[in-house]
Amino acid sequence: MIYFDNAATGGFKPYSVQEVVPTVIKHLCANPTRSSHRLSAVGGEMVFKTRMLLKEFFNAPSAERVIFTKNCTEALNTVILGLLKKGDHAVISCMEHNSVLRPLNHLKAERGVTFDVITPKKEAFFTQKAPISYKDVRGLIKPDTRLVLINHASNVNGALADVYDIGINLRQEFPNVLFAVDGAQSGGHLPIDVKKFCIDALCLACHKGLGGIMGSGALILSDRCDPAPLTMGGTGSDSFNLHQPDYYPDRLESGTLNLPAIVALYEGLLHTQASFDFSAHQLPKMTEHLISALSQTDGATTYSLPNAVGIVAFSVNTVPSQTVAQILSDEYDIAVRAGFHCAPLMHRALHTHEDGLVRVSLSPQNTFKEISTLLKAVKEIIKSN
Ligand code: ALA
Repeated sequence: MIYFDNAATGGFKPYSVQEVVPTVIKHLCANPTRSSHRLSAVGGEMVFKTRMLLKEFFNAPSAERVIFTKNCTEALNTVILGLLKKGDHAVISCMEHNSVLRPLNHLKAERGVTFDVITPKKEAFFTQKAPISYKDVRGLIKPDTRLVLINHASNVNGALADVYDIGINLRQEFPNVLFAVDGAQSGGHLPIDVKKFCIDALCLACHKGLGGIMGSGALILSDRCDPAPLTMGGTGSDSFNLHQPDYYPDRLESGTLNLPAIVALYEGLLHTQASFDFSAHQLPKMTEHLISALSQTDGATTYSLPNAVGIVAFSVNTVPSQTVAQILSDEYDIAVRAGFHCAPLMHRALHTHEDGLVRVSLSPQNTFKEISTLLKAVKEIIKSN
């Protein structure tokens, strides 16, 4: 199969990741840090090494404030549900995923939290590389704004928000407002520096651009961001304390950690670091090629600009997006995603809320030959419908 669904989960896993997961299951089935035996200590050391590597990769303030979660959704929920109190206001963008929209709407009903949504004009997504920037945020800040949460890269079409511009200006002008970034699609593809970008909470899907496996997310916090835990329980520390510890990472990490996924992430991160420049060069080139070819194809409309996260969204004027994806899978053995991608506001902004979009999401390991096969298939689908 030609796998072009890397925005859902990375299809290419480095050899070291493929090797290490069964090794951990075979030889290291011990609960990291909970016991004093050798295997538990080795697991604990691996967890620590991965925390350190994430800290270095994203320039986090400390390894303790690197929290392992089961996915990016859990990291985003921790930020939203753990920070916003009755009467607080938040600013988000139309690029947000349901993992932001649903908890926020829940808080709107439960706690009277309010929020405003930055929605650029449709044209901005076709003319500007980063259609969401600080000037859009600034106009929506109110005296009760507690959080600005922005998706770095849209999972629908790869559009970007200028999180550097937002972070540094927000910190300067509104130092009491916290800044969270959804890095689900950008982590591992675009440079993110937590300290330099003044990010208070970075939420990551470690099974996408970071080379890890599913069941693997992370939350990186600044020194001034202390969300309440979503889950409380055993931390392997301070057992006679009947309350959740308030020190990190224990405050936000209860229960047994996913050691196979954490060790896989260590290997995935090493690979991501080593291949970062290749990816940064390859994905814009590949997306540009695909967008340019689709734009010259009668009957197809593209919704992306060339980007470094590898996403190209398009529609076929005469065939519903889900049908295109089904034909690509059934008849050409090509995997893409179609429909609404759990991001309803982005589809409204792009005026694609009736049928959604076909999304091709590339990895740097995909090839131009695979892209040619896709283009040929799309042309045949258009011709026969
Ligand atoms: N949010 C993931 C995607 O965009 C699953 O496909």
